[in-house]
Amino acid sequence: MIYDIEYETMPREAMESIQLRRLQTTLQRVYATVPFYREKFDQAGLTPSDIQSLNDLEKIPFTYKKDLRDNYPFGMFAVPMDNVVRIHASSGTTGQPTVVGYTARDIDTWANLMARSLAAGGASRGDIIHNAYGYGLFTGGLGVHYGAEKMGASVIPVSGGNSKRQIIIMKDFGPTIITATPSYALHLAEVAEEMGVSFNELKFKFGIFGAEPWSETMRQEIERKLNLTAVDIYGLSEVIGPGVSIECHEAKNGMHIFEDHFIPEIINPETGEVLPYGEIGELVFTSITKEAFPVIRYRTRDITRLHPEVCTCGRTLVRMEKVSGRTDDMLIIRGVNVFPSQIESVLMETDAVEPHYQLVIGRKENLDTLTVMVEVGENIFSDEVKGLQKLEKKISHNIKEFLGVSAKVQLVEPKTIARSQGKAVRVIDNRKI
Ligand code: DLL
Repeated sequence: MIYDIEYETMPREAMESIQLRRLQTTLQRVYATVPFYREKFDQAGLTPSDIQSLNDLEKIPFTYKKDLRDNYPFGMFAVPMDNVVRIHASSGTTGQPTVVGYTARDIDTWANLMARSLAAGGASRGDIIHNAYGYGLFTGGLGVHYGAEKMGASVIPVSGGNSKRQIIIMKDFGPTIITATPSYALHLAEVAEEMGVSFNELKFKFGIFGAEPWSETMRQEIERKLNLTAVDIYGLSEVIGPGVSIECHEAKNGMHIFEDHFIPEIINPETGEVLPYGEIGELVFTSITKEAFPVIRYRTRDITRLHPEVCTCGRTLVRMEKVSGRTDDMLIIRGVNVFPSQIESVLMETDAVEPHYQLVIGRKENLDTLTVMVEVGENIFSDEVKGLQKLEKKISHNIKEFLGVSAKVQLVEPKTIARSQGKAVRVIDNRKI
C-alpha cells in the first residue's frame, strides 16, 4: 500500500469517519503542543473534545497568514526541532515569508501524495519526468521530485532557468512528462521555437502545471504548443506544498482534493459563514495527518468552489474548480472589482494576442488607471499602425463590455514582457508607491 489508492474511491461515509478520527487526533496534538492554537481554543471556550462531528469544525476559529507571520519562524511547529528534517518557505512577496517544517513522516506522507498526484496526472513507472519547478525553499521542485521517486519514475531535476539547456535535455533524454508553472511552460515553447525545435518531435504525453492561476484558454494554448495533455495541480506551502489536489488526466475537470489528508471548506470571505457545495467562496483547509506543521481552518485566500459528484475517472474525492483568483488579488479599479484571470479570459478570446500580459495600475488626478499590456504575434506586430490601433480598441471594448472597467490596451512586440522561471508577475500596482 504505497499510494493509499483505495482512499480515492472510498464511499463518503467511510471517508468522513476517517477524517473525523484524524481531525480529533490532530486537534488534541495542536492543543497540547502549539501555544497559538491552545490560546485560540481557550478564547473560544472550546476544548478539542468538543469536536464530535465534522460539522463541529466550524466552531473552531480560523487561522490566517498573519498568524503564521506573527509566529515567525518556528512558533507554529507542533514538534521539537530535533524532529524536523526539512524546512521550506513561501515567497513572501508581501512582507515576511511563512516558514513551514516537516518531520521524516511528513516527508513520506508528502511523497505519497505527490506519487498519487503524478499518477492522477498521467504518470507511471517508466516515465521520465522533466521537473522544471524551482528547487529550493519553494515546494514545487522537491515536492514533485520525491513523488516521482516514490512512484518509481525517472526524474530529471532540471529546476527553472537555463531554458536553452532544458530544450537540449528534452531532445536528448526524451522525457515523457513535464512539470512546471504554466507560464514557464509557455516560455519553454518559445525558446524551443527559437532553437528550431518542435514539440511535435519530443516525447511528452502529459504536462502537470500549477502554482499560479491559469485559464481554460491558456490550457488549450499550452496543449497545442507543447503537444501534450495539460492537467492542473494545486497546493500551497502552508498546507504541504503541491499534492493537495490535482485534476485526473481522464476528465481534466476540477482538481480532486486528497481528503484523507486535508479537509476543505468554502466560506464567505467577508462573514466567515460556511457555504454549501457548488457556491463560490474562499477555500479553507485543515490538515489532518501532518506532524510538524498542522494547520487548522487555514484561510488560503484562493477563490473556487467544490463539486462532490463522483468523477468519470471513478474517484469519489471532492473536486475543486480551477482557482479563479485570490481574495487579496482582487483589484478594485474605480470601484469595480476585477480579477486578473477575468482579464486573461477576455484577452485570450482574441486570436491575435499571445498569453503574455501584464496589468499596470496607476493613479492620475486621483482616478485609477488600468493599462493592459499584451503581446501580439510577430506577423501582427509588423502590420501597419492603424491595424494595431483597431485591435487595441476592440480588446478595450471587450474588457469594458464584460468587466465594466475602462482599460487602455497596449499591444507590445513579441517577447517584451519579462518572462519568469517560476510564477508569472501579472500585476504591477503603482498606486501603492
Ligand atoms: O505554489 C505549491 C505548488 C507547487 C503548487 C507546484 C502546484 C505546483 P506556494 O508557493 O505556497 O505553493 O503558493 C501557493 O499559489 O495559495 C495559490 O494562490 C497559488 N496556486 C498554487 N497552485 C495553483 C493552481 C505552491 N493550480 C499559492 N491554480 C496558492 C491557481 C495556484 N493558483
